[in-house]
Amino acid sequence: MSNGGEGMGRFVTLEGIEGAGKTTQLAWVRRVLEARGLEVLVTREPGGSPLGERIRGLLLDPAGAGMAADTELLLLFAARAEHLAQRIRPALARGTWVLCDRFTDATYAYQGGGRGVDPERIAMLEDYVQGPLRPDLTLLFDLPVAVGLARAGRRCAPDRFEAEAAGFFEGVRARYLALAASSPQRVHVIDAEAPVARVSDQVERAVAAFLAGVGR
Ligand code: Z5A
Repeated sequence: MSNGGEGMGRFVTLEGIEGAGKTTQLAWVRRVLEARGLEVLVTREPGGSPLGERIRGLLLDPAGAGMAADTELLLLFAARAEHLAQRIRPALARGTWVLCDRFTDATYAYQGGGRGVDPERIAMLEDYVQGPLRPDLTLLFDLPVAVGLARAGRRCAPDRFEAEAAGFFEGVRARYLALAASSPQRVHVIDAEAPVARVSDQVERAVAAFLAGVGR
């Protein structure tokens, strides 16, 4: 368990492949938490701090095509270190709940499952940058890759990740599901192929169960 000591906020993350509906459901999770009287910080990765958002720009820029996998990995953790120092840790310490669109599970999924980076290398950086801090609850929005890509494809020009082939996202999805299987207490798999209202119902149930478990 990462945090959640007396008086501390809890750390909730949303994960999934592109087009899974995380951003759509983020607002709903926030409403569910705020309806319980909780103060919530909504943030995202990569990014979340002024410097982190600049690093995000480097990571997503299609002009960075061919970036070495280690460069990508280190930029992600550099942005994460800044995010933790500037926003996440201070919020948790003052009792604010942190709701984050993607976190380190995305690194295991995209850089590990997608790019083939050794997960032990990711784990090393995770321990170094985060210490014992891990999310308390993760909602994994799962759906077939073709459905996610079709949803995302309705939007504008692809960024550096969106330009990847479907096979890359199959690797990402498989790694996410493996993470969920290995951490069933923390990671709740949501059927994200369902219509928005049914996805929201699943989300509300998962969040309510978590809240009951922590006495809120
Ligand atoms: N990345 C990484 O590689 N390693 C890391 O450690 C981290 C990140 C932290 C930026 O992420 C990229 O960074 C990401 C991985 C990489 N790249 N990719 N792929 P991001 O979160 O900013 O970008 P994203 O994942 O591409 O977000 P997204 O495509 O916007 O996905 P989403 O937020 O899950 O989906 P959405 O915007 O809520 O919904 C997409 C569309 O589907 C939209 O038109 C909705 O109206 C529609 N939608 C949503 N739900 C439904 C349902 N249920 N039915 C039908 N239509 C729906």
